[in-house]
Amino acid sequence: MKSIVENFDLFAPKLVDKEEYYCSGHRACQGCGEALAIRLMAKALGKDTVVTNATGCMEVTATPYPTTAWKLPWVHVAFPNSAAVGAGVEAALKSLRRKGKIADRDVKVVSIGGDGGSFDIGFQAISGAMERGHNMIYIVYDNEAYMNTGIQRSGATPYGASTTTRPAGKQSVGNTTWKKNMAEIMVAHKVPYVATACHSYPFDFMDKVKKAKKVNGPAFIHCLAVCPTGWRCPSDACIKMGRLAVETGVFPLYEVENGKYKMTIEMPKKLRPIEDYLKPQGRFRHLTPDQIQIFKGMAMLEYNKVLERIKHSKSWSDMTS
Ligand SMILES: Cc1ncc(C[n+]2csc(CCOP(=O)(O)OP(=O)(O)O)c2C)c(N)n1
Repeated sequence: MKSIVENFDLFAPKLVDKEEYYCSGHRACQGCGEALAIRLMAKALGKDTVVTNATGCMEVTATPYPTTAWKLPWVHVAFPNSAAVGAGVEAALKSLRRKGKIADRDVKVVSIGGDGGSFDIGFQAISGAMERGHNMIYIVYDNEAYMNTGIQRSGATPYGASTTTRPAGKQSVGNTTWKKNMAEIMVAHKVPYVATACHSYPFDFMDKVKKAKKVNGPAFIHCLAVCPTGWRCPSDACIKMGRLAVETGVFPLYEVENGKYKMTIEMPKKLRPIEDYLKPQGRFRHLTPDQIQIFKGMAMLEYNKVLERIKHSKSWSDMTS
């Protein structure tokens, strides 16, 4: 009889798929959080997955002709229409299932895009696909600017960040607006599973992707992805910066299942000082103490809104009786 050690695979829960579906050899920058998140996502989804990818860093770096880092069926689509093509693929999968051609397989379509391709230019396609209730996952990899084309500001860029289209200078603080709250916008679309995530919490992220895969309908994940190039931080700080975003309350990790909010990474009562997150990043280096307070105010407004929702939200089924 084999020992427990020899039978390890039988006794231990399978934590992470050893197979790589997004392989080494791609040309993402050193320390790219987006590439790491994609790799984790692909492991969580497994081989029965079709990916649609809006143009952006992850398309440009993963598929320089004639090579590809993807071992999954992958469609490169135009900047605005990842979700629209995903919806089409889902309709095709439905038809194949009806004809019995993939009867024994649970194939899921996942549409991905950067924050520019999702918060801004691809927004209406996402809104349409989620509202129509397609059985698909949308994951936005949010590095807080249009990085592929040279760090232009997007609807996800936080206050005070210096970008090439909103550079900081004598007359300018850099970006003056706060991030669009995509998770809340998706909850308003009645998407049954919505979550925020970050590659610096890999098991939390993969659990959320697996949960999203099980939903028979639309699911949406907003994944913060550190970009050392655009954030002007060292490439070996990628994981640390993601953790600091969470620990300072700038990017809390939570999920919303059928309208009910839940924090998935427990937050300390006393958050880390926001300066710990801002100071290592060159894009925020110019901020004065007053401007840091404005940043903090905006971040805390969003954070406290999440805490309120966690306290008071009920699942939709509990609200209909
Ligand atoms: C309609 C259209 N406008 C502009 C572009 C040029 N373009 C390609 S990728 C990109 C930026 C992508 O930014 P984002 O979606 O945030 O992804 P990231 O590169 O940061 O991963 C832009 C502006 C394009 N391909 N198509």
